[in-house]
Amino acid sequence: MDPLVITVAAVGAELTPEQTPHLPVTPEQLGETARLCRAAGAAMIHVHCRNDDGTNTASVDRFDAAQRAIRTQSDLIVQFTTGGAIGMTVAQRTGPLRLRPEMATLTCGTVNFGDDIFENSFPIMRGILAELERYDVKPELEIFDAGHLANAKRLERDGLLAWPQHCDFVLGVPGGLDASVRNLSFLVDGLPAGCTWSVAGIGREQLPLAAVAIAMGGHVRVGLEDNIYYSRGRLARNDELVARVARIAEELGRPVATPDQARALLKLRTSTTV
Ligand code: KMH
Ligand code: ZN
Repeated sequence: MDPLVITVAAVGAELTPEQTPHLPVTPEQLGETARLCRAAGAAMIHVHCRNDDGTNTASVDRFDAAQRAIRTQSDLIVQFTTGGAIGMTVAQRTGPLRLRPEMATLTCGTVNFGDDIFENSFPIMRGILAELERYDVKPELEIFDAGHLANAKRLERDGLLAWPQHCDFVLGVPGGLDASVRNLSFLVDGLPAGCTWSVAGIGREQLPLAAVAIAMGGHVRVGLEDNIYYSRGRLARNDELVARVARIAEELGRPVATPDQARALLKLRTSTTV
């Protein structure tokens, strides 16, 4: 099996500093998180940005400062969100792509998101894809629901995507596909040949789905964006969540990928071996 790529989704857009003291808010805190998570076994960091007061921001300057801080403190693959927060425009969601991160997300369809709607119509997806292409940023296809994979296949038929791609199954969002092993294997079975995949289980499903993905040969995303607890009632730090996945992988005989190994596996433009 390929080495395991561990992504840390360290921030998210919805979490507030009142919910956990471990949320990285400033670029400096993101840099420190990157350093700790790299030491714990992460190869990639999924980035949202906050203002100093903890509110979500699409500021290109803030993403620039965050990317610089992460790169100063680590060699992690930097993956920007283009999902942003509910209600953001395509221009806001894609603005930071001009900084040319190595990767960025592309959510492949609209989904209920708690009481909100996370809108990703075909025009929105096409708008994001155009900006990804313009800045030569490799997408990670975010699949929250069964129909999202079908949407990605339609984008491919329309000539807007080429297989294989790297897909991240985000399972357990209230309004999306449930976080179950059955749903995960259904999605993996539907992937076009050659795709790589990871799973991001929400809440208490983060850990069991991570263990399943390690055994299946997939990759894993953990972090506070998806789950703030280490165990019942005990708040987690991002690096602790990464370290636990790395330990489980080691016990299961699966080596953990360095960022450069992950670059080669995911065929990033920054890889020296592709
Ligand atoms: N904050 C969610 C509405 C992504 O980063 O690409 C969307 C999200 C997905 O977090
Ligand atoms: Zn995100």
